[in-house]
Amino acid sequence: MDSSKPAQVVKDVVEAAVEKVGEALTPDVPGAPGSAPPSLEEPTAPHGPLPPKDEQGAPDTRTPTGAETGVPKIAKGQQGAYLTTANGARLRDTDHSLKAGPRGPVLLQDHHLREKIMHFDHERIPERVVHARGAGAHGVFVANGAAEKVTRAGFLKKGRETPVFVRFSTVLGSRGSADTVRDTRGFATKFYTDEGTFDLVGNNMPVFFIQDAIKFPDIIHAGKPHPDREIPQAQSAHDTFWDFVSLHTEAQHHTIWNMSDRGIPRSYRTMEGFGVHTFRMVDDAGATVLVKFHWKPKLGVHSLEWEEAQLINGIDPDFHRRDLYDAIEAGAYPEWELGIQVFPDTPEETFAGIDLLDPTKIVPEELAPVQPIGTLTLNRTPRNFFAETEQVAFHLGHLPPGIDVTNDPLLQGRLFSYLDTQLTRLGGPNFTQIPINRPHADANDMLRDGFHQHAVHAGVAPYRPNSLDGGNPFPAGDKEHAFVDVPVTVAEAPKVRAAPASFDDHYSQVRLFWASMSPVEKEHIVRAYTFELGKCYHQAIKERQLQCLANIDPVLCEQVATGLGLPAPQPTVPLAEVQPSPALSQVGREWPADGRMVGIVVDADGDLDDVGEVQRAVFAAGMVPLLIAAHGGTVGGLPVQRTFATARSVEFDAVLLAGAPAPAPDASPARDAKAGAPGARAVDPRVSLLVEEAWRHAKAIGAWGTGAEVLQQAGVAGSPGVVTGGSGAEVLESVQRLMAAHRVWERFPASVA
Ligand code: HDE
Repeated sequence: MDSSKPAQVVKDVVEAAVEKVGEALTPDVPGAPGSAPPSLEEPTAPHGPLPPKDEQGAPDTRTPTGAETGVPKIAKGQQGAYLTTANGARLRDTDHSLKAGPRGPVLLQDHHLREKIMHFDHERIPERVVHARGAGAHGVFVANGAAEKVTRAGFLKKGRETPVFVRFSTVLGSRGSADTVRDTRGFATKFYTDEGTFDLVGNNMPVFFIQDAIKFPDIIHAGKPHPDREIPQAQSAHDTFWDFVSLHTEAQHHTIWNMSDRGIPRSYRTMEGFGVHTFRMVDDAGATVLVKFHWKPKLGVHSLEWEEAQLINGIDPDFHRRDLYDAIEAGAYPEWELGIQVFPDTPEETFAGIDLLDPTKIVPEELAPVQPIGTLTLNRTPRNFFAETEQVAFHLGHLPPGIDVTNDPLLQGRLFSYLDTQLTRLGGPNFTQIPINRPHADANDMLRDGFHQHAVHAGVAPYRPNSLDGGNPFPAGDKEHAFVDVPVTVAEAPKVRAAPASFDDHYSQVRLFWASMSPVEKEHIVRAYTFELGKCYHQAIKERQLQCLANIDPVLCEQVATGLGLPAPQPTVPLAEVQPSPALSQVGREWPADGRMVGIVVDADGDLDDVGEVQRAVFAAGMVPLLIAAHGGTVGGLPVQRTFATARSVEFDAVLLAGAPAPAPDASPARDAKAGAPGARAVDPRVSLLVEEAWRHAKAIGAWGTGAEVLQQAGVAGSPGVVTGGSGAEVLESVQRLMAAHRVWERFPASVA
């Protein structure tokens, strides 16, 4: 706290600023950058720091060795009113270098200049080689106790609450790439348990491209931009990717997941998560089971529409990040149930004939139900992106007692990789001491020194055995909750570079996935393959992938072949008889619409009576209403969040039309290309475009009063999911029902059965 100001003065300034928030902003519309609105004039009176935003959290304040410090979490990186050097000397000026006269050369002795530029020059660290683009949030995991019967892990005991940090990511793109590309998403969770940190480093798809870690550089090199031109960014629609997956056919299962709607999630909040590998759980008596982890989103699994995803990449490349932060800020805390599929730990390590060590296979939920073991709630956004989201370091080897690894060869390779990568990325071996990575259990290791050592270790004998530190620290046993390396028997076998024969089946589960999709989902898969292969340069690569599709399903193959203008080949392997797994489909049910965005078009000259009421009803339903009008400021006393110039349909999950605004003065292509070709129209053409796009993306649309005229101009009146009614309340009710099903897919009858 600033020592030269009486504490009361500082408090008054802060309180006044906080009070202003209430006056100046519509409090529930998320996205304000700070906790208090700025003044028009540059502030001149020094005062203490403003409070952080309400929804922000920060890493627990622990020592580098995991002990609680008692320092409140609110403590900030910068505390005082006066600018200082990194060593705390107050500075008079940060706008001018120290020079020999106002026009003279800069002096080498200017420490402030040197320090400021030196530090800036080193602000970047290497981005992650994969999963570089991501967003994170803090939260809590509450166990329901169902796992107690299979594991000794303390954090899974009934009612235990464990702080967590989750980072979601795309795989291929670089750190500044767009969010809504077609790709797999990372879903990595750090549980700060009191028996040691548990990292569950999963994806939003339950299978992986490869069966052996040694192929990871190959698949990633194939998916990343071409080495000569370094394009395309963050996508698989290019020759090297399809070259690899069509040759290395074990990748076909993961590839169909990527080509399905799972590759373009609506939100991180609407993704499932999977541990992918099979893990082993061990109870107090030493009994073991094999398990697969699943995250089930309370909001259901939902995706974008492909054109919508592409538009978003230009219009709001931070779409998923923003959605996550906005939802938390609006109080619509994302929730997932953690569940496990449990299998007997037999020597064969198979279940229903499925090899549990093969990460290209799932076990359908219909064969082994997912049993919920607890709930994750994300309720705080990071206070500082770099400190938390960028520096968080996950590792599969971070396991608490009660959970252990299996011999899945992909998992085994990852156990090496995740330690290794942090050395380069985080600059040394002490990355567990970075605040976001600090354990919440006492870390009593004998690891010493190294770059960026934050702990001041006491003791004289960092070795075992010793007598100089009284023998400390001692190995722990079961009573002291020591980690259990499950003593599984390793079968006697020759040392070989080989995979088990069961790993050779590359098609049956891909077929199972295809067969489990609804017609509309199949339609999307066909168009995704057709789009991606259509972007490839070489015919041979397209033909080779068509051969793979023929081995999955003749209808899929034929449809894609037609789009590519190529003949559909015959299968070269027998097509497996498969039992569809309805759990794999993401349509046909109803879910809550929390945190969804509803755009409300208003006409400043029209009837505004209903608008405030509808806005309140949208808030009350846990969604965020954004008012869209011809100009900024307020309309009928209500603050406008988007203008016809700044709004684009992709921001909204549903569009409501409370009026039919006439073309505004800027509705000309010279001012706004969205206005389209000149021509006489009754309604502002940007509003019709908004409605046409929302319609194309299968979103609910509702209109009342003169709003119905917009539907006529956009040519969508009377089609499924386009509702009208006598009042805003009535229309909102119907629109909410449509939103519960996510999209109005009935609008587009599918041609693939
Ligand atoms: Fe990763 N992976 N991976 N991976 N992975 C990384 O670790 C790697 C794999 C996953 O938000 C890296 O700290 C190898 C499967 C996520 O910080 C790196 C293999 C699954 C994240 C690495 C795999 C994943 C990573 C890059 C094959 C799903 C982001 C930076 C054996 C189950 C974590 C880092 C975050 C990150 C290597 C395969 C998920 C290089 C060698 C399978 C979610 O270590």
